Amino acid sequence: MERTFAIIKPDAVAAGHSGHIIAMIEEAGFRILAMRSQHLTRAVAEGFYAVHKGKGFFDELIEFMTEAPVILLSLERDNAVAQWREVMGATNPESAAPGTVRKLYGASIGRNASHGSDSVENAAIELNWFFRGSELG
Ligand code: 3AN
Repeated sequence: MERTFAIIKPDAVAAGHSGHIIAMIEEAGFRILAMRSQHLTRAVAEGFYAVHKGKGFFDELIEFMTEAPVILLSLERDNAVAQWREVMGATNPESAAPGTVRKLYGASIGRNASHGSDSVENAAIELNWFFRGSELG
Protein backbone atom coordinates (compact mmCIF):
# COMPACT_ATOMS: atom_id res chain seq x y z
CA MET A 1 0.00 0.00 0.00
CA GLU A 2 1.13 3.52 -0.81
CA ARG A 3 -0.14 6.95 0.24
CA THR A 4 -0.52 10.16 -1.67
CA PHE A 5 -1.72 13.67 -0.96
CA ALA A 6 -4.52 15.31 -2.95
CA ILE A 7 -6.09 18.75 -3.04
CA ILE A 8 -9.41 19.60 -4.63
CA LYS A 9 -8.50 23.18 -5.59
CA PRO A 10 -10.58 26.36 -5.03
CA ASP A 11 -12.02 26.43 -8.57
CA ALA A 12 -13.47 22.91 -8.34
CA VAL A 13 -14.78 23.34 -4.79
CA ALA A 14 -16.44 26.70 -5.58
CA ALA A 15 -18.05 25.25 -8.71
CA GLY A 16 -19.58 22.40 -6.69
CA HIS A 17 -17.51 19.58 -8.19
CA SER A 18 -15.96 18.21 -5.01
CA GLY A 19 -18.66 15.55 -4.55
CA HIS A 20 -18.05 14.11 -8.00
CA ILE A 21 -14.26 14.26 -7.60
CA ILE A 22 -14.50 12.40 -4.27
CA ALA A 23 -16.70 9.80 -6.01
CA MET A 24 -14.05 9.47 -8.76
CA ILE A 25 -11.42 8.92 -6.04
CA GLU A 26 -13.48 6.15 -4.41
CA GLU A 27 -14.39 4.54 -7.74
CA ALA A 28 -10.67 4.44 -8.58
CA GLY A 29 -10.13 2.22 -5.52
CA PHE A 30 -8.58 4.69 -3.06
CA ARG A 31 -9.24 4.58 0.65
CA ILE A 32 -9.66 8.08 2.10
CA LEU A 33 -7.55 8.14 5.28
CA ALA A 34 -8.18 11.80 6.13
CA MET A 35 -10.10 14.67 4.56
CA ARG A 36 -10.99 18.23 5.51
CA SER A 37 -11.96 21.58 4.07
CA GLN A 38 -9.59 24.50 4.72
CA HIS A 39 -9.23 28.05 3.44
CA LEU A 40 -5.45 28.25 2.95
CA THR A 41 -3.63 31.32 4.26
CA ARG A 42 -0.83 32.86 2.19
CA ALA A 43 1.73 31.50 4.65
CA VAL A 44 0.42 27.94 4.36
CA ALA A 45 0.14 28.08 0.55
CA GLU A 46 3.62 29.62 0.16
CA GLY A 47 5.12 26.96 2.43
CA PHE A 48 3.42 24.18 0.53
CA TYR A 49 4.56 25.49 -2.87
CA ALA A 50 8.02 26.62 -1.68
CA VAL A 51 9.72 24.65 -4.50
CA HIS A 52 8.00 26.91 -7.05
CA LYS A 53 9.11 30.17 -5.37
CA GLY A 54 10.82 32.41 -7.92
CA LYS A 55 8.96 30.93 -10.90
CA GLY A 56 6.90 33.29 -13.07
CA PHE A 57 3.61 31.70 -12.07
CA PHE A 58 4.26 31.63 -8.28
CA ASP A 59 2.23 34.74 -7.34
CA GLU A 60 -0.67 33.67 -9.56
CA LEU A 61 -0.55 30.20 -8.00
CA ILE A 62 -0.66 31.58 -4.43
CA GLU A 63 -3.49 34.03 -5.27
CA PHE A 64 -5.50 31.18 -6.75
CA MET A 65 -4.89 28.67 -3.97
CA THR A 66 -5.95 31.18 -1.30
CA GLU A 67 -9.03 32.61 -3.04
CA ALA A 68 -11.52 30.11 -1.56
CA PRO A 69 -11.55 26.88 0.50
CA VAL A 70 -9.91 23.70 -0.74
CA ILE A 71 -10.41 20.06 0.26
CA LEU A 72 -7.31 18.24 1.52
CA LEU A 73 -7.13 14.45 1.29
CA SER A 74 -4.85 11.64 2.33
CA LEU A 75 -5.35 8.71 -0.07
CA GLU A 76 -4.19 5.10 0.08
CA ARG A 77 -4.05 2.25 -2.45
CA ASP A 78 -1.36 0.31 -4.29
CA ASN A 79 0.72 2.62 -6.51
CA ALA A 80 -1.27 5.59 -5.11
CA VAL A 81 0.99 8.41 -6.37
CA ALA A 82 0.89 7.33 -10.03
CA GLN A 83 -2.75 6.18 -9.87
CA TRP A 84 -4.01 9.53 -8.52
CA ARG A 85 -1.98 11.41 -11.16
CA GLU A 86 -3.70 9.23 -13.76
CA VAL A 87 -7.18 10.04 -12.39
CA MET A 88 -6.25 13.78 -12.34
CA GLY A 89 -4.82 13.87 -15.88
CA ALA A 90 -2.06 16.13 -17.22
CA THR A 91 -1.22 19.43 -15.47
CA ASN A 92 -2.56 21.36 -18.47
CA PRO A 93 -6.27 20.47 -18.91
CA GLU A 94 -5.89 20.89 -22.68
CA SER A 95 -3.52 17.91 -22.72
CA ALA A 96 -5.40 15.85 -20.12
CA ALA A 97 -7.03 12.57 -21.18
CA PRO A 98 -10.83 12.43 -21.55
CA GLY A 99 -12.67 11.65 -18.33
CA THR A 100 -9.88 12.88 -16.03
CA VAL A 101 -10.49 15.42 -13.26
CA ARG A 102 -8.50 18.15 -15.03
CA LYS A 103 -10.14 17.50 -18.41
CA LEU A 104 -13.60 17.61 -16.82
CA TYR A 105 -13.09 20.53 -14.44
CA GLY A 106 -9.81 22.36 -15.16
CA ALA A 107 -9.92 25.66 -17.05
CA SER A 108 -6.19 26.30 -17.55
CA ILE A 109 -2.72 25.13 -16.45
CA GLY A 110 -3.08 27.37 -13.38
CA ARG A 111 -6.73 26.74 -12.54
CA ASN A 112 -6.58 22.99 -12.91
CA ALA A 113 -8.99 21.65 -10.26
CA SER A 114 -6.68 19.29 -8.38
CA HIS A 115 -3.24 18.60 -6.98
CA GLY A 116 -1.42 15.33 -6.52
CA SER A 117 2.01 14.52 -5.12
CA ASP A 118 4.64 13.68 -7.74
CA SER A 119 6.59 11.08 -5.73
CA VAL A 120 6.27 8.91 -2.63
CA GLU A 121 8.86 11.11 -0.89
CA ASN A 122 6.96 14.32 -1.64
CA ALA A 123 3.67 12.66 -0.66
CA ALA A 124 5.09 12.04 2.83
CA ILE A 125 6.32 15.66 3.09
CA GLU A 126 3.00 17.09 1.83
CA LEU A 127 0.88 14.84 4.09
CA ASN A 128 2.97 15.96 7.07
CA TRP A 129 2.49 19.60 6.06
CA PHE A 130 -1.29 19.29 6.32
CA PHE A 131 -2.14 16.36 8.62
CA ARG A 132 -1.11 15.22 12.09
CA GLY A 133 0.17 11.66 12.32
CA SER A 134 -2.82 10.74 14.48
CA GLU A 135 -5.20 11.72 11.67
CA LEU A 136 -3.48 9.39 9.21
CA GLY A 137 -4.01 6.20 11.22
P1 3AN B 1 1.53 19.10 -10.99
O1 3AN B 1 0.57 19.72 -9.98
O2 3AN B 1 0.79 18.47 -12.14
O3 3AN B 1 2.56 18.21 -10.38
P2 3AN B 1 3.59 21.20 -11.18
O4 3AN B 1 4.21 20.63 -9.93
O5 3AN B 1 4.44 21.37 -12.40
O6 3AN B 1 2.30 20.35 -11.65
O7 3AN B 1 2.98 22.62 -10.84
C1 3AN B 1 2.41 22.90 -9.60
C2 3AN B 1 1.17 23.75 -9.80
O8 3AN B 1 1.57 25.01 -10.30
C3 3AN B 1 0.24 23.13 -10.86
N1 3AN B 1 -0.76 22.26 -10.27
C4 3AN B 1 -0.34 24.32 -11.54
O9 3AN B 1 -1.60 24.67 -10.97
C5 3AN B 1 0.64 25.44 -11.30
N2 3AN B 1 1.36 25.74 -12.53
C6 3AN B 1 2.31 25.00 -13.12
N3 3AN B 1 2.73 25.59 -14.26
C7 3AN B 1 2.02 26.74 -14.37
C8 3AN B 1 1.99 27.79 -15.32
N4 3AN B 1 2.78 27.78 -16.40
N5 3AN B 1 1.12 28.81 -15.12
C9 3AN B 1 0.32 28.84 -14.05
N6 3AN B 1 0.31 27.86 -13.09
C10 3AN B 1 1.13 26.83 -13.26
